[in-house]
Amino acid sequence: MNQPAVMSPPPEEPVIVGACPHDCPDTCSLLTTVQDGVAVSVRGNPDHPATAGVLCTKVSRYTERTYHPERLLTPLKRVGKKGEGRFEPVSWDEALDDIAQRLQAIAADDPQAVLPYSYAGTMGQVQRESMAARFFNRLGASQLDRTICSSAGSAGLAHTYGAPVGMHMAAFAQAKLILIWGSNAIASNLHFWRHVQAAKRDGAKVICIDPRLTETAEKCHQHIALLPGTDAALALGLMNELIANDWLDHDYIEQHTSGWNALKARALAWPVERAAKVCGISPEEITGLAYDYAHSEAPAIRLNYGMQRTRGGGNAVRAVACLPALVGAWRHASGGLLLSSAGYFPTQKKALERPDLLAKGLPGRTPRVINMTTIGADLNRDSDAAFGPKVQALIVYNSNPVAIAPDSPQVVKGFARDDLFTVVLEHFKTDTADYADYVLPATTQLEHWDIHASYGHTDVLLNRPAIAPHGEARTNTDVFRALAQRMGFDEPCFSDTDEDLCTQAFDPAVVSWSLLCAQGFAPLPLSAAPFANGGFPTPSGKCTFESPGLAAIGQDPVPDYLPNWEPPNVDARYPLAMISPPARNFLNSTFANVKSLRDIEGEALVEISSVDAQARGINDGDEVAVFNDRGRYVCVARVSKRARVGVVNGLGIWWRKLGLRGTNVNEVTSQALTDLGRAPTFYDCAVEVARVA
Ligand SMILES: Nc1nc2c(c(=O)[nH]1)N[C@H]1C(S)=C(S)[C@@H](COP(=O)(O)OP(=O)(O)OC[C@H]3O[C@@H](n4cnc5c(=O)[nH]c(N)nc54)[C@H](O)[C@@H]3O)O[C@H]1N2
Ligand SMILES: Nc1nc2c(c(=O)[nH]1)N[C@H]1C(S)=C(S)[C@@H](COP(=O)(O)OP(=O)(O)OC[C@H]3O[C@@H](n4cnc5c(=O)[nH]c(N)nc54)[C@H](O)[C@@H]3O)O[C@H]1N2
Ligand SMILES: [Mo]
Repeated sequence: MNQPAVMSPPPEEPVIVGACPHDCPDTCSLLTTVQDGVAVSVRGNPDHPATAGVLCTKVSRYTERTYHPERLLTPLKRVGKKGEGRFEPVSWDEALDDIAQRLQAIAADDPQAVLPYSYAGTMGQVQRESMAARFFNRLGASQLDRTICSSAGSAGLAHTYGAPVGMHMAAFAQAKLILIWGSNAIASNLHFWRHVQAAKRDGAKVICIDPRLTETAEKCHQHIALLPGTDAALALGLMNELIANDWLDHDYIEQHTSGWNALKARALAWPVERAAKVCGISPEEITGLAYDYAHSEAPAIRLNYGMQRTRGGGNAVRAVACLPALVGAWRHASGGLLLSSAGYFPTQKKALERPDLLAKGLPGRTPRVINMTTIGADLNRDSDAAFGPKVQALIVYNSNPVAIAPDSPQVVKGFARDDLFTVVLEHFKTDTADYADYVLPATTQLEHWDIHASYGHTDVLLNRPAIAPHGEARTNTDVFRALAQRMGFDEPCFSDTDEDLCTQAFDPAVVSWSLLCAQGFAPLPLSAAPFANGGFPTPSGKCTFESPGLAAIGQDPVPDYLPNWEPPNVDARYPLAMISPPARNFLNSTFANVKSLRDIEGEALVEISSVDAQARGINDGDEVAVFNDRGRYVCVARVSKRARVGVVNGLGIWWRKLGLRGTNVNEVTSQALTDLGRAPTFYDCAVEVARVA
């Protein structure tokens, strides 16, 4: 492996089988060694094929994070000003009684003034939205549209394949051509990279399509460094070349796709020269790519969410997702495309979340929906007819919005509101916790039950607790049970235990509970080449080039290139395009407070090309400001070949208080949304960079 990996010898001590909780496609099976009630180490399960006994560097430090001296061990009540992070310990009863009273008073007026804010701090089906969703549904709180990561791509896939489904990750090992498209696999999908290496050893060619020269791009045979947000243009140019040379699988197109004439007409408007100009690459890069794509028996595309964080992200995913059908790549198990496998999991969301409880308060009740991406704007909105009531209470769990949401100056302004009642369930005093009225200590994955799907592989994993809760930490589910009880919600579902919830997540006829209990993981029953004979989960069973669903909502039914909201423009006030992909040793903002990992990352930094640095008198290591009208991010300049001319890379996501001058990269990102899926446009962000005197 290229990544420092953790492979320890078999243990003699009791070993508990669990699952890595983090927001990552790999969803590893985790073995925790426990001595005298203390978790002494975690390692990857060698018996789980997708994990293969290997963990990434950051999760191998999970015990360091669990027993971190700054771990929250008691409930805390704010004593300082919002944002100062000054608290005093209080008892659970005092905290819960007060929170329940405050929520009840607000809800008496309008429960929609209460807003949950959560994402994937843990991916567990139980500690994520089970008891929490039941509680907020029963209350009639505002609903949160959970768009912060993948909803543009998911919508793109839904309008093309019918669901987020695709190739099996392990099948890439047999591919002869692999396009790694908008993915830094070595950093963010390590266990996939293993299959790429196997394919490479077998003679496969590997091409990386990414504006940044990543650790992954460096190890591929070719790197195509297109401008951010131009992937649809590249895909359409590639199609144009496939059509011009008649490198098409007419039989597959005829039988298993719909809308070919419309897509063909669109692609014919994209001669290679036009596409190359938009992408900022040479025409030969596109013709070469088309040649390779058409002449490989089973070309395989690993798409990742990095390429759908710009205005046209949904269309870009659609354009790329059409390619495998054009050349009949789906005929082979090792051909096709994988963005996400999440759609294969038959998760019983309704059983877990109980949307029927909405009607308990008021028959037919449908609370308003607030998009988590625009939390900065929405916390600062007053009541009006269109918006509904001003947000008066915010309950945050499994997320760190002050650090991770776009346009943080607005987010901070909202969280700083004195009239906003904020509760944060957390492991640590994050940037968000600093603004809370109450901070409640949460259990980690080593301390609670959970059950996991994956968006990379197709196994269900069970997580057993390895140790007792640290300090007075409580599970998320327990906090919502206790609040439900105090607020008089007496439906029996509020008494379900976490083990009950684990068993409710999947139909035991599909996912064997006894297998999960015996080995910790259970594969879904799926065919090897999912769309060899069509059978996409669309209404027609076909890969839909021209989407009736999009036409019905007044959108262009055929994928097209949509220029960024903030395209790079040398003549503009903010001439540089900034992307902010993940740093390898953090997981979004998680682990940023683990010193050994922060030491590997060094400092909060922005990568800039030598051309752009010279033009601004910037030297490697200088303190610089990355700025635009929204804000100003202070960090260190790394003059680096990893950045292409015109694009700077602000690696994410540091805690603001651990970065320079209390800032992080989201100071400058915008709340503008994508074409599909109402998603953020983190990588569609014009900035200028200057030395700080
Ligand atoms: N170590 C680590 N692993 C992670 C995460 C992490 O923070 N750290 N985050 C996890 C999460 S939440 C997610 S959603 C997943 C996936 O998260 P992704 O955001 O997909 O993560 P990456 O695969 O690292 O990055 C995507 C790549 O896309 C590139 N990129 C940026 N803009 C464009 C563009 O317009 N076009 C193209 N072609 N490429 C572009 C970036 O340079 C980067 O190399 O990874 C997960 N895994
Ligand atoms: N600029 C920029 N911003 C980005 C991105 C980017 O690429 N660039 N990526 C975006 C993406 S893809 C995503 S997914 C989001 C991620 O945003 P978030 O989902 O907010 O992810 P994290 O920053 O990892 O914060 C998760 C928090 O949950 C806490 N947590 C973990 N487990 C538990 C638990 O069991 N109980 C409780 N109560 N808390 C728990 C952790 O301690 C951590 O502080 O960020 C987005 N923001
Ligand atoms: Mo994500």
